[in-house]
Amino acid sequence: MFDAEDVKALEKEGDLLSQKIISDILGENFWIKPQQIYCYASLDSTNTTARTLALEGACHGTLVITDAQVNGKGRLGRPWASKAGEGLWFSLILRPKWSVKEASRMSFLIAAAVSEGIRMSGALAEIKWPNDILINQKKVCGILIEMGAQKEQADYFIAGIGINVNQRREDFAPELQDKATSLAEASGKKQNRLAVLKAVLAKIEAYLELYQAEGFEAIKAIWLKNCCILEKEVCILHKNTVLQTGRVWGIDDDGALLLKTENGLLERVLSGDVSLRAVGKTYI
Ligand code: BT5
Repeated sequence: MFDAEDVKALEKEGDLLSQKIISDILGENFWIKPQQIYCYASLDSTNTTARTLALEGACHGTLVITDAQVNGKGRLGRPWASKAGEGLWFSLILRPKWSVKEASRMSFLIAAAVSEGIRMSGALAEIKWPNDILINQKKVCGILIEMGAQKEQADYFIAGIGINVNQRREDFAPELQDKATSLAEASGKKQNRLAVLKAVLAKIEAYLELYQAEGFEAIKAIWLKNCCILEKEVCILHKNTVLQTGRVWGIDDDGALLLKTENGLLERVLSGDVSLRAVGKTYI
């Protein structure tokens, strides 16, 4: 559950996003310091602004957050709906000393952290490979990781995170109403965006440290604990075309999905969208 002191302070502040309110709520001992917080009323995409800042040398733990995005980005050029007042749309610049070989693990670390952070609100957030966060099988959060590298070394990661917090069903566009949800819809009551933000950011710091201390196995264990497709029959789609079907076995050290196919082989899947395979071979 969220920290009682935070909740009291948040009730006073309301649900507004500003640099001052965010830094007050995070507190002076938090890993993200006030001067590392860039807060806007509206942006094209927090990932785009964060990338510009990263290229200008912004440090580890720089947070770019906005109330609304005009051009929120999903993967593969897909749009991300990000209206004002409804959610958390933010990007974090991270500069861990990781090799390019380790880079694919970042999306698993972030998904593990976001799912655990959201669970502090009381909602059972689950992960669908590679890094969608679902509640009641509907998407509550999307994650878009981008990276810049120099030779074999990762230079920066941009962890773009979009969490639906206070939308009602009718606030989503008709095509999203059956597949998207928000923390408010799942819990039946309005949620404070800042409490969710702090919980998620704290988990990200904790898991970066956990990775440093214990390696990917520790992150993988949390990811697998929260994963909702383990041992399920799924199909892998690319642009709505079915590429592979099989039973989910786990993930390997590169974050590839391990699928047990009908002929008993274990196959690695590196990219695509997962869809649960329903009876009668229709896909949801
Ligand atoms: C994602 O892409 O899920 C990654 C979304 C990342 C968004 C954050 S917000 C802060 C940062 N700045 C950005 O510009 N982006 C990041 P993908 O797996 O491709 O999912 C996109 C699909 O999700 C769309 O095609 C819609 O079907 C659906 N969708 C769009 N908006 C949604 C929303 N608000 N809630 C749930 N589903 C949504």
